[in-house]
Parts: sequence; structure tokens; C-alpha cells
Amino acid sequence: MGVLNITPDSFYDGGVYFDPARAVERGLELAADGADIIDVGGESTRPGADPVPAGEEQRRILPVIAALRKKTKALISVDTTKAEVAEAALASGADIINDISAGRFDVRMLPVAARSGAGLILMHMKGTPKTMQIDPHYEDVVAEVKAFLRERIDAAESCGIQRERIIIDPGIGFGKTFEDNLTLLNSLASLAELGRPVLVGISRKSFIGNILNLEAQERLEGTIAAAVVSVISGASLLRVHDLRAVKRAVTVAETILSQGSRNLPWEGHLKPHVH
Ligand code: HH2
Repeated sequence: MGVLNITPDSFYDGGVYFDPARAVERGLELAADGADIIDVGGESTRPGADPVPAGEEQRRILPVIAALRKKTKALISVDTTKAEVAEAALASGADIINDISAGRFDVRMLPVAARSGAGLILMHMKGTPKTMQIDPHYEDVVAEVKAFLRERIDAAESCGIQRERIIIDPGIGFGKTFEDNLTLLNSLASLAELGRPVLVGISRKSFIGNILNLEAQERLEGTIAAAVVSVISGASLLRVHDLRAVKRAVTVAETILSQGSRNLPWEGHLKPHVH
């Protein structure tokens, strides 16, 4: 999944694609680089961000979604927590709703998803973008995130959304400490036990900056490492800014892993060492 932020203030690419023509061009570039999904957003959700009114969000994203729909076969997701924005984006050609609140911020979101037949990404977040990084605390972060996602899948299903249309996401950086993020990235297989594909958004996030002591502009290599680890750990989808670089790295990693699982190099050669 390639990120396309049409915002003035996103933490990494804020302002770069604010011009609609530049945004469409970037979307087509992501598609040419092999994006299965282009995730279009008109509201930054970085820690401390203020909400954007629905009208402004639509003004930013709808022309870009409509233009991309005409020019690419890649799936388009809309990164929004507002049902009104999601509905308009779907009418303009989007295929998937990416709701970082998992349908909690707007009671109309799950009914809109149910009516439309769109795909739905349900993400875990503690609090809101404004408050989420104020001293987050969990007894058992994996168990709590998993229970939350299970409950949101059930809520979506009881609104009439088929399970098959749902993708789940632990919400890296959304109300999590540095350690929580690492624990979750090591536990994606446990989340995948819920029976739905796991998406992770690791791209250029703060935990990479914490490890390397580097700003967002300098976090490409860290993003690639986190992407490969996420795939090994159980992720099915990765939400990234640098699609071309990450896709190349992940393709190599997956090719090595698929060969390895069919034909372990030590099979038949090594015996337990008994003294
Ligand atoms: N992360 C961001 C935004 N949307 N959606 C999902 N499903 N998962 C994520 O991890 C996720 C997301 C934050 O990244 P970005 O869009 O680059 O920044 P900003 O919120 O500042 O626009």
C-alpha cells in the first residue's frame, strides 16, 4: 500500500503533494511502482494533530481520487475517520475505507461501509491523535490490541460487513510507547490468528527515529528493515511512502523465505547432537 497524503502538515510528506496535479502524478507513480493499493488521505493523524473539517478533507482528496480512478486499476483506499468523507470518496471511485478509529469516531462509518460493499481497514488506536501519545499504558499490549480488533471485527460484522472484506492493523505509533511498538511488530502472527490479513504502517515512524536517532527524511533504511521484519512476523500488507524501495526489499525477502520453508537447508543433514 502506497501512501498519498494530500495535506500541508503530514509528518513526512506534508505539503509535497498538496497540489492536486502533483498528487495524481504521485499516485500514478506509486501504481507504476507496483502498489496494490493507493491510500489517499486529506487529514494528518500525527501525534497532536488537530482534526480537519469534512468539507476541507473532501476538497483535498475527491478530485485526486476521481482522476486516479480514471487512470489506474490499482485499488484506492481513503484514509479517513468521517463517514461523510468515506461515502463521497467511494462515490468518486475509492474501493476501501481505511479508518484509523476502526469505526469508533463516527457512528455512521460502519453502516456506510456495509451499504457500499467496500473493503474496510480496522486499526487500533488508544485515544485520539490529539491525546494518544500522552502517557499510553497497557498491562499486555498484544492481548489488549488483539481483544480490541476482535471486538471491532464483531462490531463490523454485526453491521452487515462480511468478514472477508476486513483488514486489521495494530496501529504502530498510535497511543503506543517505543517498547509497545516493538512488541507488536514481534507479535503480528498472534494478531493474524483473528483470521484476517494484518496491515502495518511502519513507514518512517518515530520508533525508527528512536533507534537510529534520525529525522523522518533519513529513515528509509530503517523503514526497509522494519518492513522485512514485519513480513517475517506475519504482516500481509505494508503501508509505506517509499513503495518502490520497500517492494524490492520485500520481494527478495519473500522469495528467500518461500524457498526456505519448502526446503530447509539442514534437512536430512543435521542430527541432534547426542553425547
Ligand atoms: N499511519 C498513518 C496514517 N494512516 N493508517 C493505517 N491503517 N495504519 C497506519 O499505521 C497509519 C494509517 C500515519 O502516517 P502518515 O499518513 O504518513 O502521516 P500523517 O498522519 O501525519 O499524515
